Amino acid sequence: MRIAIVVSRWNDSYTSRLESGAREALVGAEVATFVVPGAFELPLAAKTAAESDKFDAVVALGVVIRGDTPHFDYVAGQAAAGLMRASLDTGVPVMFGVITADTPEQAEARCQTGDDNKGYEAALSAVEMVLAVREIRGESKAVPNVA
Ligand code: INI
Repeated sequence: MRIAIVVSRWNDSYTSRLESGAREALVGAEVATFVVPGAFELPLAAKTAAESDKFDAVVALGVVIRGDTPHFDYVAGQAAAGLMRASLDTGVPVMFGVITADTPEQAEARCQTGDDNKGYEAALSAVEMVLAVREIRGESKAVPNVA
C-alpha cells in the first residue's frame, strides 16, 4: 500500500508526533511525507498527492489550537472542508488527522505515543478505507458483508 502523509509545520512540536504515530501504524507500507506551512494548506497538498496516481490514500495531519480571534474557525473549517473535497473529487481516501483543540493540553493529549495518537488513528483509517474502496470496486476478493 502506498500512503502519502501531508503534515503541517505549524505547531510542529505536536504534528511531528502525529507523523511518528502515523508511520508506526503504516509499517510495511510505502510512505512518503510532504510538509506544508499550516493546516490551511493541507487540502491542496492532499489533492495534489491524491491526483498523482502514486498513492492509494492520503493522511493529512495538523494541529489547530483556538486563540482569541476567529482565525481558528477559518483555518480548521477550511482544512476540514478542503480535505473532504480533495477526497470526493479524486476518489482517493483522504484522512482528517487534524486536531482541533481549545487548549494546548488537549492537543498534547492527542499526540501521545500509543493507540490514542491521532496520527496513528488516521493512518489505520487510511488502510481500512483503501481496503474498503478496493472491495466496493470489486478489486479484492473479499465477500461483502451484506445480508
Ligand atoms: N495553522 C495551523 O496549522 N494551526 C494553527 O493553529 C494556526 N493558527 O492558529 O493560526 C495555523 N495558521 C496558519 C494557517 O494554517 C496558514 O498556514 C496561514 O494562514 C497561511 O495561509
